[in-house]
Amino acid sequence: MKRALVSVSDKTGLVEFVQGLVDCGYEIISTGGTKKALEAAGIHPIGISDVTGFPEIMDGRVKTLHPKVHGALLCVRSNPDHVRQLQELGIEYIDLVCVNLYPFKETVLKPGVTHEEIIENIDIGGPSMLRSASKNYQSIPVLCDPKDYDKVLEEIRENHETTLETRERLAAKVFRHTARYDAMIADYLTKKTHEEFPESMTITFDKVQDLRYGENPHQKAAFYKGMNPQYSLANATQLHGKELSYNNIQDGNAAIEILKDFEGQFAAVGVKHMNPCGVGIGENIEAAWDKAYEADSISIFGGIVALNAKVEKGLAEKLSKIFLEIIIAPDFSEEALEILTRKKNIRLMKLDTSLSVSSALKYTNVNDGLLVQEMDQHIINEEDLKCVTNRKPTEEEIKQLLFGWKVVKHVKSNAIVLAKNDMTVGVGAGQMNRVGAAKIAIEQAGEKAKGSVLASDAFFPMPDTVQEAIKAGVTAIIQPGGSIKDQLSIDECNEHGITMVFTGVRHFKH
Ligand code: 93A
Repeated sequence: MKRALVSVSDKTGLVEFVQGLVDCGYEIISTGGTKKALEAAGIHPIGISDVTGFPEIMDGRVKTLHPKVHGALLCVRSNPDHVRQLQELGIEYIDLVCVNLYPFKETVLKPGVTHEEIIENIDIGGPSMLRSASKNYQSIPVLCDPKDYDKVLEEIRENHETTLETRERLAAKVFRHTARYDAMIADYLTKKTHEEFPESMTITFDKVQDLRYGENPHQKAAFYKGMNPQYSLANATQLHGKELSYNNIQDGNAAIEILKDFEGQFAAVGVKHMNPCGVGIGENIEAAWDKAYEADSISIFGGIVALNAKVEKGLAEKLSKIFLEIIIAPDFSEEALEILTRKKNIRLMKLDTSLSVSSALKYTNVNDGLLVQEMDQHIINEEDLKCVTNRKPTEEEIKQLLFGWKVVKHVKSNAIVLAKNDMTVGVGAGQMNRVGAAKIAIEQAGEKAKGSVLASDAFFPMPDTVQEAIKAGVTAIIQPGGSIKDQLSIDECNEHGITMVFTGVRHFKH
C-alpha cells in the first residue's frame, strides 16, 4: 500500500485531495492538527507518532523530525544499499508528501503580534520534509501548494503515479517556496537587527501577474511584488480596464512616488515616461487636477494620472474628456465609476494610501548586479532654505519654491522645474547638461515663465541657467548650492534683483 504524508497549516482543499488519495488506495499519515481536520471529515489517518514511535514533543516543535520520516523520504530506491538499510531499520516508504508551512508572513503582518509569536511560526519540520522529499523527486511527488492538488490527483488516477516531469517541476517549486520562506525570516530578523546592507541579499517577490510583454513587444515580462503591503501600485486593485502593461507600471509607480511627498495636501500628478508632466495642488482634489491639467494640457495626452483623494462625479467628468492610460486614486464614487467605466480602455486603480511606507530601500539592477540605496525621502521646510541673494523671497515665492523643489526631486536628472500658482508650468527632464533642461522648461512654460520660480535638482556649475531664467522672467530660484562657482550665479541674481535660495541637499535621479 502506498503511503502519503500530509501535514498542512493551510487546510484549503485538504479534504478533497486526501479523499482522492484514499480512493486511489493510499494510506495517510498526518500530524496532529491535520489529522483532526481529516477525522472531522470522516478520514482516518495514521498519527505521525505511530510511524516514528515517538510522541510529538515541545508543543509540536518536534513532530516529524525523525529518521523514520527522513530515512523514508531520502532513500534512493534504485540503491540496493539504501533499501537494505531501510528494511533493517524497519522504515517504510513514504510515496507522496503534502506539506505547507506555518504562516510566517501572515503572522508578521498581524497587528499587535509579538516577537515570540513570530518565532513560533518559523516552521522547521515542514521545510525539512519538503526539502528531503524534493531532493528525492525521482521517486516522490511533493506538494507545497493546494493549487497543485488537482493535477497530481489526476495523474495518479490515470496512471497510478505522477510523471517525472511533474515531480521535477514540483521539486523546483518547493525549493523556490522554502527559499522564499527562509528569505522572509531572514528579512524579519535582519530588519530587527538594523542591518540595512547585510553581506548578502535575500529579498523575495511574489508574482502579481504575467505581462503581455515588457518595455517592447519582443520582450517577455512579469510583475512581482514584495512581502510587505505598501502604499504602492503592487498592492492597488484594478477596478476597470485592460491589464496594466510594463510601461504603465513604471509610470504609475513614478506618479505614486510623487504623490507620497504631498501628504496633507490635495495633489494631482500627471506622468509621462516616468517624468511628471503636470503637478498641481489645490483646496480640493478637483482644483488640484485643474492645476495639473493647466500645467501642460498637451503632454498629459495618453498619460497617467494619480490623485490622493477620492474621485467624485465632477472630476470624473473632466478626466473622461481626456485620453488617459490610467487613473490612480484612493477611491472613486459610484457616479465617478459610472462615468469613467464608459471608456473601455482606461485603467482605474484603487490605491490604498493608508498602508505604511516602510520600504526605505530602493533596488536598481545592473547586469548581474543589484544596487541598493535608501529611498530619497528627504523633504525640506521653509526653515531649511538659506537665502543667498540681496532680495529675499516673498511668502508666495517660498510656497512655490518648496512646491517646485518637491517636484524636481522626481524628475530625471538633469532636472529643472518652473512653478507658479501651485502648479508646474515647465519641466525639463533628463538632459545631459543643465542649461539644456532649463531651456526646455522655459520654452514649455512660454508666457507662464514670467513670475515663476525655478527649481534645479543639483547646483549650477556656471551661471548660464540663471541667465536663461532671468531672461524668461523667473523671480526666484531654488537649488542645492555647493558649486565652486556659486558666487557667479549669486552675482547674476543680485544684478537683476531676483532671489536665490540654497537647500544644501541634492536630488539626483538618474
Ligand atoms: O514545529 S515544527 O517546526 N516541527 C516539526 O517537526 C513539524 N512537522 C510538521 N513544524 C512541523 N510541521 C508543520 O506543522 C508543518 O509544516 C505544517 O505546517 C504544520 C501542520 O501541523 P498540524 O498538522 O498539527 O496542524
